Amino acid sequence: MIERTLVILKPDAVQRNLVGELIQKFEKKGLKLVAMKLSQLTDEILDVHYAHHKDKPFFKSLKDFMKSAPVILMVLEGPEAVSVVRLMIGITKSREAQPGTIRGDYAISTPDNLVHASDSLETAQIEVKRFFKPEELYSWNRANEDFFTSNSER
Ligand code: FUP
Repeated sequence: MIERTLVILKPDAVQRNLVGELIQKFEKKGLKLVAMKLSQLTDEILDVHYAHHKDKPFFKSLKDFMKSAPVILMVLEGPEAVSVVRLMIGITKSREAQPGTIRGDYAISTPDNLVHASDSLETAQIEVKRFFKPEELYSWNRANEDFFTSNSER
């Protein structure tokens, strides 16, 4: 099934000049960009986005980190995009993330683990709406789609 997922390139990705390289990984995989912007996050949106962590000791430092520089917000589309992107980024604790994943190859810290991605289809639908207005999402036909996905996967 074709899905859309929300990806955030966190302040450490922006500070470390990794934005282009990380976007390229998603493009090379065959995921289609349907929305993208630079944005500086606020307490207001982070309180909602990380509500599941609000009672954790690291909540304030996590928010301070996420507000510390602009982030790249993206929506990626593709067959089973939610689980594909989660596999690509690796597990939360960068030091234990598999080599070959983004966190496994590029990060050694938590929360400085470079990327956020929605963890389920239900979360993805909520998160896309949290960060993008409907008119910021683009449905477009890739001219060479046949080389990325087959008819049966669309
Ligand atoms: P993930 O979905 O992999 O980004 O992980 P979570 O939603 O569980 O966590 C969100 C962010 O909280 C992580 F990216 C980093 C931060 N975090 C910590 O700093 N310490 C922890 O023990 C767990 C999460």
